[in-house]
Amino acid sequence: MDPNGLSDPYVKLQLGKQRFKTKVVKKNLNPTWGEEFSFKVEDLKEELVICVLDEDKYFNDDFVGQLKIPVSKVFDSENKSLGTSWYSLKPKTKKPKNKDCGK
Ligand SMILES: [Ca+2]
Ligand SMILES: [Ca+2]
Repeated sequence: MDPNGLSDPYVKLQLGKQRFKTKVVKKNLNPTWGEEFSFKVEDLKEELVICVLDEDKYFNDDFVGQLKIPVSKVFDSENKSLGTSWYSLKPKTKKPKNKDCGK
């Protein structure tokens, strides 16, 4: 998402009104954050919105891709955990575009 072919990715997480943000991994297309966040769940109909952005110093940060995980999915799963797995990031628009947003 940057002219140098790299990105400075960070993740915004939101559940209801609770928001968290990871640190920025500079100039990296394969970032690992290794951070943990806790959310208080009040409604099983809520979704955790995971949004990946590229930090830019002089412009608005670029949107990279996002993912929504229904809280109910976690509660319905074994051991109440989704474990570790890869998820495809999706573009913000609902139009069917084959844009690769990473995983
Ligand atoms: Ca950028
Ligand atoms: Ca950047």
